[in-house]
Amino acid sequence: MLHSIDPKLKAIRDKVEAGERLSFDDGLLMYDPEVPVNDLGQLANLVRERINGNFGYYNINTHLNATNICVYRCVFCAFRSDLRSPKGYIMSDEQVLERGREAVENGCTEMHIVGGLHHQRKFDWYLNLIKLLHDHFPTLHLKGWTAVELNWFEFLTKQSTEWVLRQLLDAGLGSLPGGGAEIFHPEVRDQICEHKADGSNWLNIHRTAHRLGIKSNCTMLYGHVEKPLHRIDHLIRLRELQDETGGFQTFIPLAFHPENTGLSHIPKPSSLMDLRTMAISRLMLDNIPHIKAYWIMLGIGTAQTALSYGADDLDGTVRHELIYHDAGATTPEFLSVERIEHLIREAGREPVERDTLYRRVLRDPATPSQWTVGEQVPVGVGS
Ligand code: V47
Repeated sequence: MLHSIDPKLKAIRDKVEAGERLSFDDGLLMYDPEVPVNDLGQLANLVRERINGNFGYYNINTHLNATNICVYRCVFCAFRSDLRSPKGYIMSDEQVLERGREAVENGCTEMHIVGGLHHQRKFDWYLNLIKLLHDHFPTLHLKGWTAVELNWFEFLTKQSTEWVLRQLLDAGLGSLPGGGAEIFHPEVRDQICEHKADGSNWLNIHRTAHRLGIKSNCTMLYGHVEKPLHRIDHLIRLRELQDETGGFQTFIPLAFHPENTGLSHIPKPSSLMDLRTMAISRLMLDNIPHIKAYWIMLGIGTAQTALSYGADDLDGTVRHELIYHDAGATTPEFLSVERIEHLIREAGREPVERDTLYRRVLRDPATPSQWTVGEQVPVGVGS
């Protein structure tokens, strides 16, 4: 039973309590600044506990951005570099392997691999990177290449999405990250990244991945030039694809960080807007099992609070994150397992280490860098 709630939310509360789907107009109403964030949090928490009980998930992971050189110039991105800029870099195979070694020594279960679309590298370079890592470190789950990169590989090879994905699967790819979604609506996409894969391309690539049995994540970049209607439109398009395929594991709302970007005049979203968006995401995406509060982007305090506003996952311990740190994030480079578990416990949740596919990870305290996977974590979606 919920505590008293703002009268404007009564119809939404009734639907949430009855497990009914929320509409586009419900979504818009929840972005009305007069609707109290705490009330949305209460509703989102109800859904979060229905789906994920009291669990608070995290994983032990690392990031690899093998190059920042990119043919695209997304106005929100502080990470990319021109080919001839002193900031530009590209990692050698040895450097990539060193990252793999470091990951395995530190007990990582996942490597998150994304980067720039290098002017002079062919698809083989991206493919070999996956193969190299998989051949040397077969236990490391490689969550790599966003739909935008996959779309670029199609352009480079003149082959279909399915062909590109099959090559990557054969090389050892495990799943797809959720980046590159930004905001699907063309009114916004045309202003912030008009050159790259559009909304339908992004969704079609994930549709194909799901059909091939590849799990993926999805994201939404908010807090720049978009309006609430664009955010709700974005969430509903993700929900529709999930109805069709069931292949999304996690949704990650990504708050825009303006520093060093072409939109540096726009203030960063407030913590309250972050929590509002977290709660609305949980409420609208009734068919996606997990909602991630990515602490690197939200800040540790807001991410911890988000565990009571719809989120059930803090992402990882994370090493070598660059995209947010280049855009002014002041969060640390890394959280220890002890710290992340403490944050989850302090929020009143039970910490569970998961692998990328949301199976429990089992470790012997005597050899913490070694691990095995246990059962799939229980999820209430669709049950
Ligand atoms: O696609 C880029 C965003 C994304 C900025 O799948 C920015 O588990 C804010 O997708 N301010 C990449 N956001 C990160 C991403 C991600 C992160 C964590 C986990 C997963 C997952 C995926 O970051 C980009 C873009 O939407 N981004 N620049 C910026 N200045």
